[in-house]
Amino acid sequence: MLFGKKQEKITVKGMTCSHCEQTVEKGLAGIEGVAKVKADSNADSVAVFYKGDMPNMTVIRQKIVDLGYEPVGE
Ligand SMILES: [Cu+2]
Repeated sequence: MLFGKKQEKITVKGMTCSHCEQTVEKGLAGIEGVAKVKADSNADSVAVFYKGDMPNMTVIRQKIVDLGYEPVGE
């Protein structure tokens, strides 16, 4: 099992291409507890994979905002 099955999906608006996906993936990669990030601009979705405890989603959402994109929902 590579990254386990634990993941949180966030709806993120504003990603339009693979470059945006990479920006989000790289930007979130360094956050504590994050094992892997998969962004999908077509689906407006960002999947955050983690191994142990769930990463701080408030920090992740704020980072997405800082990167210039718009997390939707709670
Ligand atoms: Cu783009």
